Amino acid sequence: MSANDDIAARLEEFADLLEAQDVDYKPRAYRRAAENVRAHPGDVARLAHGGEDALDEIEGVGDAIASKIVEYVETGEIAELEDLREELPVEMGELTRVEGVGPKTVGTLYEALGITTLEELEAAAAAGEIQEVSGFGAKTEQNILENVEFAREATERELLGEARPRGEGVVDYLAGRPEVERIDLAGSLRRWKETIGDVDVLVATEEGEAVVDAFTDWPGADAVIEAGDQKASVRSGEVRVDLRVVDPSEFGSALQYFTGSKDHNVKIRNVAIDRDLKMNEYGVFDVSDVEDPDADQRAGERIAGETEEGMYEALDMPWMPPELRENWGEIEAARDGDLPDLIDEGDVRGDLHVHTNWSDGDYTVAEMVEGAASFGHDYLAITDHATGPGMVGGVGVPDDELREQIEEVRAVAEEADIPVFTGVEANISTDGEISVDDDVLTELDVVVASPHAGLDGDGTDRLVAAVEHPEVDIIGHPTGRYINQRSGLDVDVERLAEAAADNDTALEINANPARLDLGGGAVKTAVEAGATIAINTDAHQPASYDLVRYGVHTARRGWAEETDVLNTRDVEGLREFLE
Ligand code: DGT
Ligand code: CA
Ligand code: CA
Ligand code: ZN
Repeated sequence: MSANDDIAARLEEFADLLEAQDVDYKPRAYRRAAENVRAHPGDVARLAHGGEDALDEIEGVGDAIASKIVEYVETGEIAELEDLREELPVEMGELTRVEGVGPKTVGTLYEALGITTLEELEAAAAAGEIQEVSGFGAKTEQNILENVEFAREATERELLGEARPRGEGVVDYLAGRPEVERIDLAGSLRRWKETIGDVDVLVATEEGEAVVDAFTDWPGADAVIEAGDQKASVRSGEVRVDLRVVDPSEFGSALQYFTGSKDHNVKIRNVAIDRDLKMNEYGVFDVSDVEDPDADQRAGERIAGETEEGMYEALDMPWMPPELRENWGEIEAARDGDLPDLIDEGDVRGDLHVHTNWSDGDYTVAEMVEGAASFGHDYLAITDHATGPGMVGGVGVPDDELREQIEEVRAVAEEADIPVFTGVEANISTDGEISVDDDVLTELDVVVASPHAGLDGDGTDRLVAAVEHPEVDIIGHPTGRYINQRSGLDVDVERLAEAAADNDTALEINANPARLDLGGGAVKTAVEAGATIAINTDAHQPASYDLVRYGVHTARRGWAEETDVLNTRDVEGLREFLE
């Protein structure tokens, strides 16, 4: 956390605690000040050493707030904030993470029921105490109960996009060491699950202690949680990283075991048992002549374990990509020879959902196009936000300006190394209306339509209506979820996908790791129903093009093949779909 973030966090806490006590106006002033402190290009703490007047240059920081910043910088505390904390000793951050629970609700529930933690909130809701509080009803109580679970997971699991670079970082760091014979990620990170409980790293070596020592010295580690001969754990940011060290002869079996998922492993172990085999982290063993196969983990004749391929082969199955190992039917498919031929990272040829500084992006059309070309894409569609439901603060581009943008995009395309498609990201209203005039839509090459408002309840009808609109090509981030923050629309994916297949409308996997929308399970349903998938990054800057890999691996979790995905097509194939 930078010093500015640190100060901003205090001001935000101030705002929450004041709001919880029903104070008017002030909370908003504190929030506004916090936002400006956070965004301030210079070091606000340094500025504060010059006294209150020096803080004048930060918008929204008046005398009262300035004096609190100075107090904090000089003493490490704000007396008034300490008082507020004492008056309202609640886990504010944890409680307000529950959808529908804001600081005011926290204040009311503390007054009425003494609720200070997530646990207490859940217990009170389960006991029916909340609906007795004035201003709350049975429905609110039910919502709280449902959302608590979500909030709890959010405090425990990290985004794939947060954990993956750390896991890859530690693998790169260890892979260069002479003692390390083999190394791989395992667990949910190897399966590219959208959230990660902890990062698992597996190493084959004869010299475990040296590897453990190197691991605890990894510069990415902020703290060592534990360290033994064969395993160790460190904390990197908010992420826990577990290292396990095994003998090279057992690397394949350990990798298979620690990759999981647990459900996959349980199922496949039963397949082994049916064949008089035993499968565990040490290998596959023929136990047909063994009296008590469970007496010793390594009992029986070992027939596999050095490689992961060998583990599956011992059960007459092909090796299967980690993304499939969720017990979603992959073991049956493997036995029947029906495993999908999954899409690969290199198969995606272009991005069909990106933003520029015409809406909320940071870069020009030309810069986004150049970035796509140097990333290696064969084509790009520019799809800025339209005005309409969910687009607040003048972000969206009005219809007449979209017409002007078409001219600019065509001019850039003339000079560009790759074909560039005109487009828009239109908004889908709660009634399924598209927020851009049909006359403009017909002029555009690529129409993405996305839900941005009213993101609760069932969204199937409105999404199906958008799918059926003749000018819509792609439904963007269909549920509108933000992982760990809001669950988004409930969607009957099968019905949506059937409509999408009938209308030649693609369903997006938004590759932004905060969204991954559709997620793996929904993709599987959509692909089975015959829908076409589009994998887009929603990039607001060229540096985001490489997020596409999160989309590709999510597609793989959904059993998608290259031919299921729209933007694996060459430019002619794409044009055909768009027409
Ligand atoms: P996570 O960390 O919660 O995102 O999920 P995983 O899948 O990485 O789970 P983790 O880290 O607890 O364990 C890594 C793998 O080890 C897991 O995917 C399967 C295997 N494993 C761990 N505990 C058990 C178990 O009790 N039974 C079985 N069959 N496998 C286990
Ligand atoms: Ca894990
Ligand atoms: Ca683990
Ligand atoms: Zn959007």
